[in-house]
Amino acid sequence: LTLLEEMRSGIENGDFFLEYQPQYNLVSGRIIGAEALVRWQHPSLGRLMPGEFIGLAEESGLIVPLGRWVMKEACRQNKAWQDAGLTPITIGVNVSARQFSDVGLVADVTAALEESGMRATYLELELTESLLIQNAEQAVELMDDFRRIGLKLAIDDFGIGYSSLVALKSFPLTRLKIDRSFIRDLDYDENDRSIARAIVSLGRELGLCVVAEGVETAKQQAFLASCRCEVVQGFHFGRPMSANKFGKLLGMTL
Ligand code: G
Ligand code: G
Ligand code: MN
Ligand code: NA
Repeated sequence: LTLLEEMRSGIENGDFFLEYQPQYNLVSGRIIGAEALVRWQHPSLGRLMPGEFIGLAEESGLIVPLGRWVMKEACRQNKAWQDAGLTPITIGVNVSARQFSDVGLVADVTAALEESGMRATYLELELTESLLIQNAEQAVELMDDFRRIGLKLAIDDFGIGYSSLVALKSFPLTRLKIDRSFIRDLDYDENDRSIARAIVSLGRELGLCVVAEGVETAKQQAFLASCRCEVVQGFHFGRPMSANKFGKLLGMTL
């Protein structure tokens, strides 16, 4: 079997699973969200990371059924945490260009919400600049539809595309996720500190919730707090982890 054939059957057989990386509010110190990240428990190759299969899923179109499963599972799990009495959080799901241009996306999202019973406000779609710019007009319409349903919309990897400011100007976003390349060298790069500070103010001015990704040190955290960055995500706070582990973490911070 080719990897592609295995992926097709893997989706049907339940060989994929999600890990969750916590997002913390910097002021309250509480978990306010999680990013869902897909993994593949391959029958013979073991556990594969997105870098090893998302490209193939996108080229082949299998990202559409895989993304549909991710959406359903993320909503189901988040609703289960809520039903267990844990603090409600927002669950972020990555969306590829191929999924975004698929005519069935709204139906898939709606189905995931209905089947899980989770309110739309607890689901966030993470969209990249390049995805949005590729088909800007259609993207605005689709995003307006999602906002009407009540979803949150994040621009992911912000700052590394060629049209960051146009994206902020044109699209109905709720969140801005600063790409981790701007966070990595904060402890010793004065220019990066200026850029990060400016992105946080820009986002705040626009009324967006600003999330810093890839926070790995206490020093980075302190700097971001001094910039009044609202939310942080990164290895310093927690790596992507199993649903079971994440549920326990959420329980401890009730
Ligand atoms: O999980 P990891 O930390 O290796 O994620 C790498 C990248 O893979 C993420 O930044 C994201 O862009 C992509 N990715 C992870 N999970 C998903 C998913 O469920 N759907 C899509 N389309 N991309 C994902
Ligand atoms: O933005 P994107 O969806 O590409 O980001 C998710 C990816 O970032 C995942 O692969 C996740 O494992 C990775 N990631 C999360 N936190 C950190 C971090 O603190 N440092 C680094 N290097 N990668 C991180
Ligand atoms: Mn992401
Ligand atoms: Na990102």
